Amino acid sequence: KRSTLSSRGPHTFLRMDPQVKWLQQQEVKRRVKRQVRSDPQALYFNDPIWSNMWYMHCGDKNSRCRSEMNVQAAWKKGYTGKNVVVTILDDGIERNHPDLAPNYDSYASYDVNGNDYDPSPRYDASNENKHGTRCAGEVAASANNSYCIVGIAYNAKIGGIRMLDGDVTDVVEAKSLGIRPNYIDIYSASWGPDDDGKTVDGPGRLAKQAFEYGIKKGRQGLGSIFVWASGNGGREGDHCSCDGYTNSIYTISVSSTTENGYKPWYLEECASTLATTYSSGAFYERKIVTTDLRQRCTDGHTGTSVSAPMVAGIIALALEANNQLAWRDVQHLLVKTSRPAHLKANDWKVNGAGHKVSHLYGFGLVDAEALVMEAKKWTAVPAQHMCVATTDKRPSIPVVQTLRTTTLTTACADHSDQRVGYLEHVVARISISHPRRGDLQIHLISPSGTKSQLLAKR
Ligand SMILES: *[C@@H]1O[C@H](CO)[C@@H](O)[C@H](O)[C@H]1NC(C)=O
Ligand SMILES: [Ca+2]
Ligand SMILES: [Ca+2]
Repeated sequence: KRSTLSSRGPHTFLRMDPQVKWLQQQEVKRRVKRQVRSDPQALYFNDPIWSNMWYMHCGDKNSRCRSEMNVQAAWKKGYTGKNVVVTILDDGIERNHPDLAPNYDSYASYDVNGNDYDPSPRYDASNENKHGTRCAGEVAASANNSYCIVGIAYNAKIGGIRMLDGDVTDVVEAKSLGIRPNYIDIYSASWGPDDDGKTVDGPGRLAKQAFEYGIKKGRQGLGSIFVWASGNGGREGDHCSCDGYTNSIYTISVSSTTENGYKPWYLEECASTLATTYSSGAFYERKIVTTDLRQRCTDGHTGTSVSAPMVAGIIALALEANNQLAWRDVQHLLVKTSRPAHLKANDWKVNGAGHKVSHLYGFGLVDAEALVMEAKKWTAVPAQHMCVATTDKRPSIPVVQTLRTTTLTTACADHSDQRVGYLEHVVARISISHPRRGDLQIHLISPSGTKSQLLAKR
């Protein structure tokens, strides 16, 4: 308000006092708190949903996800997936979605269900076949096109193999896993056997051959990269080691954590999980935003389905940094650079190689920046060497109540030509006859004492 009463009188009166040296009427000034609203280093994209991609902004002061996957940092180093080809094995891909079309690659696509070259999804009232399109956007949605989101590898090429919208057979899986292995670098699969807590299933003879061909001959001999979602059967008490796809040494099996670093209700535990990304959680925790069917955007993508494409995108950044990485190099890099961060689990322990590891999260949250930096200076691992040891130990008593049977082996530590320098993968082939296989638990204990659970009660 502009005062109608002059204060000149009182001022003059005060000034006349010999003890007053100086006087000034105090006015209220406008001052603003210097609180950080968002990371000033954050990149600006004009895509409308960019700011809702909370898992890309964990560095912000007020963010609930405190640990970064450091995707922006990898972009700032110049890696965005250029010249890398990723394909999504799923129920199709909406290839003319405005956020997918610029990076869509028909050469990395196929329709196994329809036996033609167009992997477009079949549309129905319930949008049943939205899954592949959602996964594809996470990897390679276009950046800065004023539309929807920003893909993790927004300059990578993205294809889709339509193979889940029909009967899935061994032939269908094998064909899908083996499409253009010299052209496609990364295959992302967010599906598997029933997560019902009782199924034990895995690749059949042909799918097994497709994996083996892929890792030996794919990418001109460097090996195809197969990324797999670890499964959503947590509530059913499912254990991902009963899934022969996530359990395979040829796949990179990925788990999920919530924005607060909690174990999501759908998480399946097992020893074959390699790494983790953010995904959905409880109803009050945020979900993932991505491209959706009918040229739309969704903020409701959930489960470990989210995590496989995220890691596929992050590996695409690493392959741009170093296109000579072999399939095993990529696994070593993930082991080395993933971090437990603030992910909550009661089984974190340090293994013989000095890495923290958990049955919930593998080696922890992926770190895109660390991955590309390590990829750049990585020295290829030596050729794979296999040691095979057999034992035909049979407990003399049948398993009635609780029976512990231990098998010791030194077969790979002796001085034969089987000797193992350092251990990378273990495949245990165990036959047990028991009337209730759900009661069986199997553990593997390493020479340095790391206890891995190969099978849990279901
Ligand atoms: C996106 O485009 C805007 C102009 O619309 C530009 O200022 C900005 O730097 C671009 N962002 C990136 C990350 O390239
Ligand atoms: Ca976009
Ligand atoms: Ca499962």
